[in-house]
Amino acid sequence: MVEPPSAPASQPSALRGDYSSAAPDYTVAQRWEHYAPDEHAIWATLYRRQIDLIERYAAPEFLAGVRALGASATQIPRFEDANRVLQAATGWRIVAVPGLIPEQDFFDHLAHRRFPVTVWIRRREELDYLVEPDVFHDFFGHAPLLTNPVFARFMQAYGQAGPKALSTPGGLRMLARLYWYMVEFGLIRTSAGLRVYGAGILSSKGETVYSIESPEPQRVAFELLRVMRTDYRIDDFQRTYFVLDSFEQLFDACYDTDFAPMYRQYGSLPPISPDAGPA
Ligand code: HBI
Ligand code: FE
Repeated sequence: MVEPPSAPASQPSALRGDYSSAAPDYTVAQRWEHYAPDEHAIWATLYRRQIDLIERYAAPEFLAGVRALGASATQIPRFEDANRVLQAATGWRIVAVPGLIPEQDFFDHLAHRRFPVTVWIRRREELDYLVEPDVFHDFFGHAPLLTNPVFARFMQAYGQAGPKALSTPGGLRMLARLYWYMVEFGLIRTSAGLRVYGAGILSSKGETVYSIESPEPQRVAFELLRVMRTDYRIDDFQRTYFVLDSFEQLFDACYDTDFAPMYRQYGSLPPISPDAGPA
């Protein structure tokens, strides 16, 4: 579990990254040559402990993406290498950012098939827990599924939904829950059983196992309105995971859907507790 619900948009200076050389759209150069040997070693540690686990737990589409990207096991990836693969697969590309960026800019990147990836990597003392996303979470967790045409198209539609959410009271909170549960913490049913595709889970050793094996959390069939009304926790493993039947199901529920009526009806009501039982 690695990231807060939303960027503290008003003061990026409180965040860990260096925003001083960022462009107006918050992009920076990756400056791959500037990573220190120990930073590559931290990548290698994180990569090694996830790569075997995900064979057992990740969705086949995620594993196909990992293989297609062919990221190094021992070095922080060069975004330009991944971009050749992404461009050919779905037209997406990675852009380097200093860390969390304001929602409006984040949405705009997604709407144009650009995925913001944080350039810095966590310290060794933080292998298991991090408040802000780093390059391991952003790249290892998010880049693989951007090779999947259906998921990639959903991500673009998500970004396109941003402006209306920002201009409707309660809208941003509801749209952010869709990202949280369906992009960061999503599970999917496969013929071989339940699998993980969410980036927040698959970049975490503990939650990868917990989300599938533990009897504690609820696993609730995906329902758009329920997802958008359900609160979440950022400081512990999730109490509720939502489960897709397929990425088409997510895409169909969201593509060309006007969320504004939902924002208006539910945006100022109290959220559903993540501990609430089945609807
Ligand atoms: N910025 N770099 C970065 N990564 C995110 O995941 C991110 C962000 N800014 C805003 C944001 N996420 C969320 O507010 C939206 O998903 C709702
Ligand atoms: Fe993320």
